Amino acid sequence: MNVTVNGTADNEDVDYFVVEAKKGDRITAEVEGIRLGITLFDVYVAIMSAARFELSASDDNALVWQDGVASIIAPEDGKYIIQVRESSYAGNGSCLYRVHVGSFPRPMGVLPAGGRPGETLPVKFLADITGERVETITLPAAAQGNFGLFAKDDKGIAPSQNPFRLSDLPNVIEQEPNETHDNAVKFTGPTALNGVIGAPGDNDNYRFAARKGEVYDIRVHARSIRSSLDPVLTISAAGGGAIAANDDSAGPDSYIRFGVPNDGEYVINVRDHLGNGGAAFTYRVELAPIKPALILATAEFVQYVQPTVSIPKGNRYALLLSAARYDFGGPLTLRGENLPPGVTIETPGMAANSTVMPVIFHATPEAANSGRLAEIIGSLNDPAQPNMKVEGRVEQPIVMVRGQNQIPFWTEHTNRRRSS
Ligand SMILES: [Ca+2]
Ligand SMILES: [Ca+2]
Ligand SMILES: [Ca+2]
Ligand SMILES: [Ca+2]
Repeated sequence: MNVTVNGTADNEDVDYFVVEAKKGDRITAEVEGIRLGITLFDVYVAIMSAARFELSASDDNALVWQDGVASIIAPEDGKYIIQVRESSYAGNGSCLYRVHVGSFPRPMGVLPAGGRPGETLPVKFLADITGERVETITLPAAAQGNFGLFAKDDKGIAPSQNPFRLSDLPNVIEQEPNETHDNAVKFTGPTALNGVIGAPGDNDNYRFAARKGEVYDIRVHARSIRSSLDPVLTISAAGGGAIAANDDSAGPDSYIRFGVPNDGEYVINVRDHLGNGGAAFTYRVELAPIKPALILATAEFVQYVQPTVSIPKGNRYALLLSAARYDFGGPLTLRGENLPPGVTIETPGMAANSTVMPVIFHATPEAANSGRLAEIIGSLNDPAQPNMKVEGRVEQPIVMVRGQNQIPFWTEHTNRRRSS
């Protein structure tokens, strides 16, 4: 117990590991396959009794993608068998896995699933095999991508995180019952609504006042925070019928840009697409005014090969950057940050009607060999919009595993960190 086993799921291969446990012990086996980013691989994990009866099995789970988590409370003292294999026995020598086996907590969701940077707040870890547990958490001072909480208790620490959003929106937590417009949870202004579709058929209503002409982006985070929920979002006039609805605009998650038609009260409803529910069906609806955004990206030189920048000493290197402007327009300027010593960038800037621009990196003949996680930052530079501030950075998704037809299957988004 409480070890990580490294193995390979070969073709027609099944691996077994035996642990000893006492009656009442929690045994969890969480396996990492696709998440190791090595190859396209669908791993399966199960916990069996000594007599080979399957007690818990997991092929895929929203929290861990197509990896698996099996969990039991040992029904008696004795040996328990962990089984790991490729889900259709079709592995190969590249199908490396790591299976974490132990008595650690493995909650499948958190409530709320987000908070403000720097805030201290109680968080409920949900859907562990032993139930739920509340812990007081202090969040990092600054927003960061890929943030999550690692559940801990006196038995250990979860091997992977529960995703947790950092945003400046104040939290509202649902109160049941909230199935009607009359008992809907009331809130005001930009808010994050946090709840759980806690049982099959559950649906949650939130009610707020808005004025004609206001425009909100309303985004349901569910799969994006690795919840089991496939959300459906509906907006109604309070006491009236639906005005707008969305199922899957953001992957399985839902998104609506809501232009308020009249002064009045409105109701936001969240439910599961198939009417399913359970403790792992958490969600977080972020309702905020529209915010302009700029995202820069690099174009591929060679198909399926991610561009990197190598600048010869005393020479230069050109990169094409593309810009996506959201909810604003205008010309952009670019600057480099954290470039290696002796490196400068040269760019004409991007005209208002242009979305691609070259950036030339120069290195002086004296520049030392070095490398950096440098940043290229774009900003709106428009004398006609002096009060509008928009800044954006290059986002380069890292494709770890490609599937059929080279389609990205597993992609990582990392934060750049300053190397010095
Ligand atoms: Ca699987
Ligand atoms: Ca609920
Ligand atoms: Ca409800
Ligand atoms: Ca959906």
